[in-house]
Amino acid sequence: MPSELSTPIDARTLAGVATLTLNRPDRLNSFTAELLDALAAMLQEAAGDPLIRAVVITGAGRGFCAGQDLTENVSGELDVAEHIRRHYLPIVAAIRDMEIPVIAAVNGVAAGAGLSLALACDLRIAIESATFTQAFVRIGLVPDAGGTWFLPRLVGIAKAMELSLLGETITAAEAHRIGLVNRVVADAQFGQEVSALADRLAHGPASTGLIKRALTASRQTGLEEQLDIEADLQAKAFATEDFREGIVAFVEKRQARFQGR
Ligand code: T3D
Repeated sequence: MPSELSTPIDARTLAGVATLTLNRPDRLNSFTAELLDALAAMLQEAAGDPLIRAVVITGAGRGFCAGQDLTENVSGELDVAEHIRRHYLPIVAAIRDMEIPVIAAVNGVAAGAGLSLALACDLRIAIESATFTQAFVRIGLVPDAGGTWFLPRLVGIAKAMELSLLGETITAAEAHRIGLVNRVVADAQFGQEVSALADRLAHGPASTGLIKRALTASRQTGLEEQLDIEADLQAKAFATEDFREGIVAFVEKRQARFQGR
């Protein structure tokens, strides 16, 4: 993936990690159709690039993403269902389908569809000062872009109902307590911790993508089907060079050096 500096997304690739920075800081990186389409395209590009082994999505400035830009879709003529299907769904589908872990590095407020984006990612790491809000109800809307699907699966239906019906803002510490985010990091260490996490994933074994595939499948399968999927994916992992290296490293009592194949 070429390194490029562009608006509305700043995309950089370093040592197998593609970092996509939503870049509308004066609007808390709220989504325009242009930003959504650029994000979808960059995720597709990352998915097809064999050199990329982890993706980080973050925001420029003090916000992660404040959801839909509320000044863009004000016309009563807008076919909002079509807008959501065309501009939001490809992002959720791309994150789900790519066999590369996607980290939401939540550097500030995540609201509305911005929270949905974070929820759709595989891991969430938040800066201590970040806040989270299912803002939709505040403006008379319904959570979308996967917001009603991911949230109850992460925090349970009772908490998902509360957050969605009341639209209250929660802190990063509370988000961690209820299982909405995986890690919370002090503001001063945030960049370093995000890089360390992404680097660790980017240097993981080839089975990383297969693990994501298995867990993604588990959201919809019964036990019998899932056991079958695991067996097939294990056969793929078993055939990788990384598995052989893992065994040799174990026997030699050293850290494995994975190549991602
Ligand atoms: O149309 C469709 O396609 C339907 C799909 C909808 C999906 C959705 O995401 S609906 C939910 C949309 N998002 C929201 O309702 C959140 C709106 N924003 C806020 O409630 C607050 O801004 C925050 C709680 C996120 C942060 O508050 P605060 O006090 O830290 O910042 P602020 O002062 O409100 O915002 C800073 C600036 O960003 C401000 O502009 P200004 O006054 O400095 O010129 C504000 O207007 C702007 N901004 C924040 N969020 C949005 C936005 N501009 C456009 N759209 C936004 N969503």
